[in-house]
Amino acid sequence: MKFVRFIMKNAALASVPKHIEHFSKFSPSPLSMKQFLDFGSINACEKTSFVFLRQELPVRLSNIMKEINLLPDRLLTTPSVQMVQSWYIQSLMEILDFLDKNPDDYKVLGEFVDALVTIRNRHNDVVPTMAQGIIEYKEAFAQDLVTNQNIQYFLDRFYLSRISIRMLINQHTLIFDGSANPVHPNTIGSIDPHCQVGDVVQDAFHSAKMLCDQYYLRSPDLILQEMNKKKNLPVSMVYVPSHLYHMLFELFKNAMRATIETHENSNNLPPIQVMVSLGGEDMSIKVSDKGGGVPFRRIENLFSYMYSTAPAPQIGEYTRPPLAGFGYGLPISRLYAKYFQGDLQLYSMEGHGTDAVIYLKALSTDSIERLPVYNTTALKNYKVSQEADDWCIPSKDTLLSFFIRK
Ligand code: W6P
Repeated sequence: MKFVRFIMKNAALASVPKHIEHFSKFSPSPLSMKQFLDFGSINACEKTSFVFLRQELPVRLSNIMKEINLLPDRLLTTPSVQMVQSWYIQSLMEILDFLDKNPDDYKVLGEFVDALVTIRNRHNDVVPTMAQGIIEYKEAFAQDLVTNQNIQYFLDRFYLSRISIRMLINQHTLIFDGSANPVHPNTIGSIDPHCQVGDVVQDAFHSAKMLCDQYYLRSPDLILQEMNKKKNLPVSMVYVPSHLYHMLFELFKNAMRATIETHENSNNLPPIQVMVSLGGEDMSIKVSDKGGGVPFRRIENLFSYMYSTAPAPQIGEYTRPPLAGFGYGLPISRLYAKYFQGDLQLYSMEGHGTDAVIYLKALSTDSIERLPVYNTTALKNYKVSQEADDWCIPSKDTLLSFFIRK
């Protein structure tokens, strides 16, 4: 029996590359907020969702697995990246198992929900595990500009793909988990059709403030203003509150830390000001601090996976403030914004402070998943080689460079 199972497993494993080839030929199908809501409405059909996901999940997994395979060998072969890759293969196989099952069998539908929960848990630690891979790679090889660009390109697409896959899994498991007792009665899966933006701002601020008080024994205040072009009401929109919370919490940690560290010797702290503004097309949130700002040259580094990946502190070693400024908080927050066609940008004035702005789509009809697709354009982006820059290197020694031949 054991032997038979062993052979079966390997037969399944051997056919994985064939399946990846097949499913990566399809483009992922981006869903709109409206489509997400329809899956969760009264006439929601678990069978329809199941039939969609058993095709769409392999498509999204296979598309990004093709890109994992394009990583430089030195990164692809690190134990961490191998581990992540094996999770993707395992999860793909588990979903493919459902391709020949009967969608009208309620037992099959139940098993599918269980499989999705198992898969979601398997991938919980993908971000720190990939980060470990980057650390291993950085320790062994010089970190040049081209490598940084390639890693940035891959991880932005990889993490965006992951956000989208987890969104699909969360919606299906939350809507069809069978318990008639949802945690949030007014949400559809993880989507709140009436997400009160100001409330999320206050929640995220409160959490960041607690961390800040714990670490620095003080914290700046919040001044929150709202502009609603449409009505004289608090700003509300169709959105995933947990995504919004994630972005705001990250911005507040950064803003608080900057504020405290630049006003170390002062008795009062300038407040963090937030403006929430709803227009016809955009819902924008500006978080302003007077934390001294960041030089323009360094802004890009704040979003760099390679420059912000530091080895985890050893036990007993000095540990970083729990507050902000390191890790993948900012780049991943920007991906949450981009996921539904928004963005996150920083405008800083060194010597003064920083404005961080989250741009989201005001209309649910404009909130459509933004998904990476594997094609020849993507392939080309992995083939960029180390060529000479087409801009001169600024030189302080003009006379000398005058004599340097190309
Ligand atoms: C800073 C650096 C930063 C990043 C993100 C958000 C706010 C701030 N403030 O000084």
